[in-house]
Amino acid sequence: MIELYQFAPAWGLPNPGPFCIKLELYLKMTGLPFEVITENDTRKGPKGKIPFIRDDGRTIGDSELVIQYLNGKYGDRVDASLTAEQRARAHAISRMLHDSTYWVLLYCRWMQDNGYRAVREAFFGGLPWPLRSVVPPLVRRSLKRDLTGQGLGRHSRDEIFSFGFADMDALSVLLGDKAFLLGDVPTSVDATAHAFIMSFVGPPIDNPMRERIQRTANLMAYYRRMNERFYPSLVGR
Ligand SMILES: N[C@@H](CCC(=O)N[C@@H](CS)C(=O)NCC(=O)O)C(=O)O
Repeated sequence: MIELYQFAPAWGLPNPGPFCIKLELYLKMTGLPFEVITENDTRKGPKGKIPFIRDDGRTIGDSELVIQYLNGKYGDRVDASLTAEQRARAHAISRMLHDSTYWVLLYCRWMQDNGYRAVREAFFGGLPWPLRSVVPPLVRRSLKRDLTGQGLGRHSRDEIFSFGFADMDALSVLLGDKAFLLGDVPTSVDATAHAFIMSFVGPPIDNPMRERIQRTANLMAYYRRMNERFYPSLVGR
């Protein structure tokens, strides 16, 4: 059976990591049997990141490469009927969420004090003393370096949120009044979009991105629709 390695759940959500939610949701969409295994040590992943899978003795990291692998081995059970135009749209949306929105999420969680307090408690609260107090500031410092290297961390708070708002506004326009991003049926890009919306809306961390999404009617209706279908236990949250 496929083994999906991902972080321990937090905040009553299936996972605190957007890429973990995405891959778990994608696997649900395929209907393939899989088992979730908790792994909090990113060094165990073949790319030094979480999530990753093990299947038939192979270990594959990176949600996109895992999806490519699954499609190659088991056939494309989710996106097979998409047109070239729909695939291009899905690609552009996924890249926006992976390579732009994700950094705004990191900023909200790790650089803003309320986010940092919440992740420190959720991710490290169970560690023995003194690790509980030593590890979180080290992770925070390393992510600050990553944000500076990527570039987003060089901007002011307002500028950072303006980039995040632009992503969510684009997502809202692209969704329009459709049930799912590409029409009436959920596809892999919905796994990605839902994962990112859940990552902002689900945790008890107030920030302008969360407020923006909560004020965007079609994104919230979409969030509820996806939960009804894939995470019924989250309906009403
Ligand atoms: N491109 C990867 C991204 C995965 C990723 O960034 N995972 C984060 C957690 S959300 C991680 O493991 N970070 C640890 C690190 O960068 O050291 C994917 O699609 O799976």
